[in-house]
This record gives sequence, structure tokens and C-alpha cells, in this order.
Amino acid sequence: MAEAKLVKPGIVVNWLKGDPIENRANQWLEWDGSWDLDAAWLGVPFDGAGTVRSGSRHAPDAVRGAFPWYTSYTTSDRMVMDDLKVADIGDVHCIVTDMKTSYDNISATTQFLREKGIAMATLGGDNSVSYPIMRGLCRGAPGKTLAIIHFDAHHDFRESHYGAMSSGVPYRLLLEEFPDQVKGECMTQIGISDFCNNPTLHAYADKKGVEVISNVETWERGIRDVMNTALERARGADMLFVSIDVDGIDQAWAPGTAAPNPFGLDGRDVAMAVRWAAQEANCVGMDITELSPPTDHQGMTANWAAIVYMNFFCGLAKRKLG
Ligand SMILES: [Mn+2]
Repeated sequence: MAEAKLVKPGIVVNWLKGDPIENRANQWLEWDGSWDLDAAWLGVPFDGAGTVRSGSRHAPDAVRGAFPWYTSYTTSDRMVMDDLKVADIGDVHCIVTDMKTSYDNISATTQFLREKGIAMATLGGDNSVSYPIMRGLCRGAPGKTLAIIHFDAHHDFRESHYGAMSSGVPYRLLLEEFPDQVKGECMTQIGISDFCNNPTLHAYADKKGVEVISNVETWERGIRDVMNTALERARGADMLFVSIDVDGIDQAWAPGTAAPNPFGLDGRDVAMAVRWAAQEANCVGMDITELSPPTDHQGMTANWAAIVYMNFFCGLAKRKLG
């Protein structure tokens, strides 16, 4: 049994707290310390492997500050989500100058959550943290296979960054280190953008059986059709994890990221895609990475991320509450 390596939530958001007529997301997410949870929201504030601009270590508190804008009610299907047990359980204890300990703490915590059967909604950090997040998930579910639906402008299938770890390698590391669990034939990359990649990385995806759906193909087919493909492939695995790099989203929606993308996906499409994925019986978690508050405008990217998490919880609530 793993041990969670946590720093408990410390941010105090008092505005709109105790709203008498609406359950605000921040109060819905307030944790009483119990592990009797359907889902945990978890910060992973490590950005020591970003190769361009850093700043994503500040994302968890920025998104905590965005949650009070939203409530636990969905108008579109008149559903109150309050009976889904979710909580902000704090941040993984990350030490930005110590990558190994940070990754070990991340993996221990996600392993702990998986062993407890708690779905995880995690927030980086740079995209490298997707590797220890899903490493812990695999360790927490020995013998179980994992499908990944990956939204990103980039494949992130690099071997290394001049021999070292980076935010461009996590999914290759997972495929190589867990060949019996992380299944290329169940993995789909969506939004991989023109002018951001190279043929070697695309060929690696082909070799591993990973389906690559570009930004252009996503616009042409529409997100519902693309997600039908991705979800059908993901049903071939025991577990599904949705991994989102903010730079897969157009900078008009999500400017606050290390590599802003003027040729990216529609932010609403990705939010709905997450809702549909969370409704799948095998969905065990998601992450958002590369959200960088120092380059954000008007909190746009933090607000968008908070909405994506609410859509994840909505999908889980539909599964649990019918
Ligand atoms: Mn990425």
C-alpha cells in the first residue's frame, strides 16, 4: 500500500463562500479529511522539466481561485452533482529542485488514490508530471491495462531532452516502461498540430499503434466523431486516463501556457470531450498540464481549466447518480 505524499490545501478563498442559494464549486470541493471519496482533485506543482517558459507550478492555486465562479448544478440536464463525493485534497509535496523526489511523491500519491479506488483529477505542473502520475496509476493497478486519450499540440514522444528528462517525453516513457499496461493500440492523440512536430515522432506513434488525430482533422470531423473513435479504442483497456496539455487548446481560449497555440482546438470541445470520457465505465482519472498563470490573461486559462474539471465531475456524476 502506497502512502500519499501531500501538502494539504492551504489557500483560503472567502469570496462567495457560504452562498446560501448555490453550492459553489469551492465549497463543494472543501475536504473534511475523509478518504471516502468518489474523486479527488489534486495539485502537482512541479515545473522543473519545462524546456521553454516555466510558471505552471502556480497553476493549482490559480484554479482554486477560479472554482468559486462555478456551481455544482448543470442546467443542460438539470442535475445536482452534490451526491458525488469530491474534494480538493491539496498538492503533492513537490520540490522544484529535486525531480526524483517530486516524481516519487507524485507516483506514490496517485498509486495511493488508485488503490483506494478514488478517481483523480490532477493539475500540473509541466507536462512531464503526466509520467509519474500515470506511473503511480499503473503501479496501483498491477496487471491492468491503461488507455490514454491525449489532447496536445505535440506528441511528447521524444526520447529525451539532450539526454535528460523534459516535458516532451512523458508518453514515450510510459509506453516503454509499462509495455504490458500502457497500450498504444488503445491510445489516441487529439489536436496534434501542424508545424509543431516532426516525422520521426509521428512514425513512433505509428510503430506503437497510437492513433493520431490532428488539429485539422478534428475541425473537419467534429469533436463528437473524433471522440467516438477515441472512446471505442479506449474500451479495449481496463482503465482510461485523459491527459490534456493546455497548448493543444487554441490560445484564444487558453493563452496561459508555455507554448501558446494559435492553431489549436476549441476549448468548449475539449471540455465536452472530458465529460463524455468521464462517463465511460473504465475512466479513472485525468490531468491538465502546462497551465501557466504568469502568462495568463484575465484568468482565462484558469477559468477554462476549472470548467474542464467540472465537466469531468459531471461525467462521473452521471455514471454514479444516473
Ligand atoms: Mn505536451
